[in-house]
Parts: sequence; structure tokens; C-alpha cells
Amino acid sequence: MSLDTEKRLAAEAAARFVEDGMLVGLGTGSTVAYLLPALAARALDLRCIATSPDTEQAARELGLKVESFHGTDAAPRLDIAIDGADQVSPSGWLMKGGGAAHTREKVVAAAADRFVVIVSSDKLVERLTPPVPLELLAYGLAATLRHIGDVMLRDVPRSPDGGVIADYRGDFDDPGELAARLSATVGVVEHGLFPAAMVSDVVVARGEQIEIRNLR
Ligand code: DER
Repeated sequence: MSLDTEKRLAAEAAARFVEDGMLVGLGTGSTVAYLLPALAARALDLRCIATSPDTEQAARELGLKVESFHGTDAAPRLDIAIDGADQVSPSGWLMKGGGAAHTREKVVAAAADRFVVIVSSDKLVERLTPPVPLELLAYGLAATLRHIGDVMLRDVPRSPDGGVIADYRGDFDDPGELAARLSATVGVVEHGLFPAAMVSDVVVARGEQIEIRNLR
């Protein structure tokens, strides 16, 4: 069974969590690319919030209704958000941001009543390891890089919000400790460490088997 098939099966299982009338957060990446047609196929009356221009375009092309999440007129909470991850630790901490969308992904996940993570079995790891994706403010970038230490700019376009994408490469044992340090570093807009407390369920496909881990 290929990893792509596992991604599709996990995405299809999570699409079944979505109910008529929901406001749904759509993540970004190759696993979410399988979620979008699975959601569209359910033909429910949904409103969606996209975490990247790519997801927004793909969702609209499938006939899903996508709303803006900018400004004070946007909905303050979502019923559910569904997204992939680069690594999932045994305790449910996530590493995200391989696709550089982690800031918007975290904002959407934090606004959702339920945050469902969909992964192929290769994403389950014994412990999270570097690199840790970062989004940095362009203003004062050199100073921010000096504060962070072992960091490398990623050769990708800026985020849709103008942030500079980089990766922290230092080793770490405790994701909570590193997350707190990065969050406290001036100039760091957001990092790719997502706490287990943010995650409601992890849907893992292993071959044809679907395992749903409920973390709440
Ligand atoms: O970049 C991201 O945060 C993606 O959501 C990533 O975590 C999962 O990407 P994938 O589904 O392409 O593996």
C-alpha cells in the first residue's frame, strides 16, 4: 500500500466527521489535497476557511464555498479544522510547516472546536526532530536570526502574510520548552510546533487500516 493511498484513506475517514452546516477549516498539503474531493463528494452545505491560496483555489474548483478569515467580520470560531502534519509524536505533539503554511494553519486550528490531523503511517515518530519550520517578520530579520541561533532561511516565496520562511535546525528534547522559547523570541511570527492540547483526533492510515486516536 503506497503512502499516497494511506493519505487518501486518512483524508476520506476524516471527511466523514464533517456535518451539514459546519464551518470547516481546510489545511494545506498533499494529504489535504485528498480531503478536498472527499468533502466535495459529500455534497453538504458547508462554509470553509482555507489556510493557503493553493487550498483556497483547489477547494473553489471543487465547488466548496470558501470564506475570508481576514479582519473582524470573519467568523471567530470554526466547527472543525482538518490538516496534515509532517511528524506526530506519541503524545500528540505535531511538527508542521513543511509546506510553509504553519502560521495560518495554527490560527485556524486554534479557532476550531475540533482539530483533526490526518496522516499516513510514516508521519508517526518516536520523537519530534528538527528542522522546526518558522515564519519570521521581515523587519529586523538579521536581529531575529541572531536571537534564534541555529537557523537557515528557506529558499521559498514569502508567506501570503509577508513572512519570511526559515527552519530552526538545533536539536531539542522537549518540544514544549522549544515552543515556549521560539514563541518568546521577538520577530518570530509563528513556529511549526503544535501542542498536543490543540489536537482533538489523529487519523492514521496504516495500509488499509484506519486508526483514530482521540486526544481529548
Ligand atoms: O506544511 C504543512 O504544515 C502541511 O500541513 C504538512 O504538515 C503536511 O503536508 P503533507 O500532507 O503534504 O505531508
